[in-house]
Amino acid sequence: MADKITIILGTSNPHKVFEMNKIAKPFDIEFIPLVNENFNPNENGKTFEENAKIKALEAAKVSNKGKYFMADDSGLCVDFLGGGPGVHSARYAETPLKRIEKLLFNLKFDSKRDARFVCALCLVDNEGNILHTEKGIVKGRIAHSIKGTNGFGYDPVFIVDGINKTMAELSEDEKNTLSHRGQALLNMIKWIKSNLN
Ligand code: ITT
Repeated sequence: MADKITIILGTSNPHKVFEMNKIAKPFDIEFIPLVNENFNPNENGKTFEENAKIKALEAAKVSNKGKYFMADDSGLCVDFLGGGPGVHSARYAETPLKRIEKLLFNLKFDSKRDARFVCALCLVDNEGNILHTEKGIVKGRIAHSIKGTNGFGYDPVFIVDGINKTMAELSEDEKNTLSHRGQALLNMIKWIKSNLN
């Protein structure tokens, strides 16, 4: 049996770590969050891909241990808001609830609520080489009010296409099967399993 692969995750979002480990465990891959006070990536990229790369490379740079490093940059893109909040999803307002309230307020007079969650993943090694990138998208629309208590972030107002439930009404496994992060990570895992040992 192949050894377990450990990957350091450049993130300060514990929800990402939890979701990713739930998906990766059956494949003998473990994500460990980077705990390092010097990890302060400058997320000034214009795309999710750019920011995932910035975070993964910063994690590799500041860590004094580990061989592989990964980062997730993700967010919610709403058609009516020209793709916003997009890469600014985490900074759209001060708290998760305020971010949802601001989103609902900004869509108040609009019936076109099409949206998508996007996740970019970037895997690098400890020498700063980019090994692989992946991207996942899930389409849906923004609800008129909060529904469901699972997940995090904008999940309670994101109605998944074809399901008619918000992401926060889905179980952990249901979300992981169809989410932007779940899709991107499963493809990343396939690449890892055939390319790293
Ligand atoms: P790190 O940069 O430290 O990884 P972060 O939360 O700041 O953590 P991002 O910059 O990638 O991460 O912003 C992602 C934001 O997009 C996140 O804080 C949520 O508001 C939203 N988001 C991303 N994935 C989501 C999901 O699965 N469900 C709900 N909201 C999500």
